[in-house]
Amino acid sequence: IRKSYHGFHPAPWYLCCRSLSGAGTLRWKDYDRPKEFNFASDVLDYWTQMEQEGKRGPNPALWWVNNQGDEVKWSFREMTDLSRRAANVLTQTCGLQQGDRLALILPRVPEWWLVVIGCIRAGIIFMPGTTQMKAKDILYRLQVSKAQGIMTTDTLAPEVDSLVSECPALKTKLLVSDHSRHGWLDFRSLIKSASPDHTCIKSKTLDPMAIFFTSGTTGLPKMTKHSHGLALRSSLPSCRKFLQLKTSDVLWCISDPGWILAVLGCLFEPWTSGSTLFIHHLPQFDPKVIQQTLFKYPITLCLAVPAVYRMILQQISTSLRFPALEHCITGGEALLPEEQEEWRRRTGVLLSEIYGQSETGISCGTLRGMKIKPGSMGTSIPPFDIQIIDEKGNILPLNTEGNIGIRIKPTKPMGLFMCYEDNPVKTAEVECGDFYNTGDRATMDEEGYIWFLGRNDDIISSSGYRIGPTEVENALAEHPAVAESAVVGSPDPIRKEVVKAFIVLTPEFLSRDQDQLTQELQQHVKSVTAPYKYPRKVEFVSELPKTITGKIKRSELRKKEFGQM
Ligand code: BCO
Repeated sequence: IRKSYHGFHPAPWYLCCRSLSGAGTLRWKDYDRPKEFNFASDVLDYWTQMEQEGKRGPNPALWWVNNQGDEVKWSFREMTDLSRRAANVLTQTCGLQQGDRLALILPRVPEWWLVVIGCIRAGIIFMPGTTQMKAKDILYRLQVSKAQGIMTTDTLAPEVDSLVSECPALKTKLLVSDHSRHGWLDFRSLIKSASPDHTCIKSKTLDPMAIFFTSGTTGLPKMTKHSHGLALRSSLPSCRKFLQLKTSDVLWCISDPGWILAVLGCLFEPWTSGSTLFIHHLPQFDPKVIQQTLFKYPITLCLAVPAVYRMILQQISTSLRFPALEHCITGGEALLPEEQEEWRRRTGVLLSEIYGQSETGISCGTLRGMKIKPGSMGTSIPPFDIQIIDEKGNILPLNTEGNIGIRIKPTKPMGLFMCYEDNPVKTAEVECGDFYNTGDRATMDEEGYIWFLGRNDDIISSSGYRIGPTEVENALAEHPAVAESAVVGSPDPIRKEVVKAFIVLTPEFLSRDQDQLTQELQQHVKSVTAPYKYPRKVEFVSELPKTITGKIKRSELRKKEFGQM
């Protein structure tokens, strides 16, 4: 069934041809630092021109589906047209200007792509966020960023309305919905009537483009600011070798649009190569739907966190052959060598690993065609120079455990974050000699392959999310049953780690049924903060291990969980 989506009519779709490649955009070399770059005008409009000149096949730029049989297929020409309209809505109707900030809290709907490109055209800094956020998370983000605009759907609009009086900088609220809502601008109607004429700004490569919020160990999420260089990096030859995408490829990156992985895997990577970007709405994650989708559509590459591949493997007892799938990529958390091998054996497709953070984008990986060393995250992708360093920034000998460092002196490489916005102290803290210290531990072998070992702080890595323990502890503290708590990672066969809370109860709750209380506390955390952070394991204790100064020793609890004590 092929339907139009909210009045946008699908472009014709023919069979793919494999003869064309995206070599035309290869204008830059790995260490080039062009003064000006804008993904919309330099990349998207380039492919629009290629389409017009008949130099790109007829496959769509964006191919979106949902479980109801709706489908959207937009060519690069349509993307250019619609994103110019989006830029006009943002600037003319909403009054946003270059350098203003827009919080973008949308599920996987086609409008997300229009708005991100619209922002890039207009120089508006977009700040993606997951739709799992609750009012408190949104309030914090709006206040700390002084965002002038927010765009979301019906689900979160009431939460935004409840806090808007506390956000004096906020001047525009955009709704993506089939219904109108008082006080909100209706994006779907506005884009239809907006003009398709828009002149893209001439952005400097080092002008700010996006802000991603990242979890901290001790405090609230930090604002990781990226320049247009993040998008330029996808055009550099070494980065292009990573996926080796062709215009005939169809890439599906299963990441929530709130994360940097989606901005790279669902936008910059495929479109730099003129490939088709495939999106499934997936309002709820279901491994069965993933399997069916890989069978039904001609997806050639799939990028997802390890937990997704694990969940698919868990569902199937025999071999699986997805008709078009050629290559799989994973990142966001560590992958076991056995899992990598199991995926290859059962599907016949290689699964290669990448590594990155909100601060770095994709920093290293096993490039397509490169030898896979099971359990390794591959090698640095230039212009990043990764070394294993000690606490002072000295490079450690091969095969020695240390921190993963990315060289920033004498020159910060293209694509690395600019700074933690408004937080010079944290920015300085992660600078370590000539390197940015990722805080992740690893070793490097003779061939430059990097082997991940873990974090050097309390951040919990679960299903590809990085969760700050303090955020969960703060959420628990709001419940009357919790006298104090300590949150750490605990091993899990599917999610690698899950959040575990050690809780000291207040006297009134000591006699309560512990299973019931566990569920109540889990629901409570899900209701006050993004649900992915909720403690999947809870243990009630009479006291928490502390230092003589009264600081909770999370490391002791973590070691206990991992059987190291
Ligand atoms: O476990 P439960 O079922 O009880 O609860 C789940 C959800 O059902 C629930 N939930 C989700 N949305 C909700 C909600 N509840 C209320 N309101 C909502 N709006 O909350 C729990 C959420 O946990 P989850 O998201 O971990 O669970 P799920 O659904 O099993 O999904 C599994 C994954 C693997 C799809 C998911 O964990 C995921 O998407 N992980 C990937 C995250 C990611 O993309 N990370 C990349 C970060 S960027 C990076 O690493 C840099 C690389 C360059």
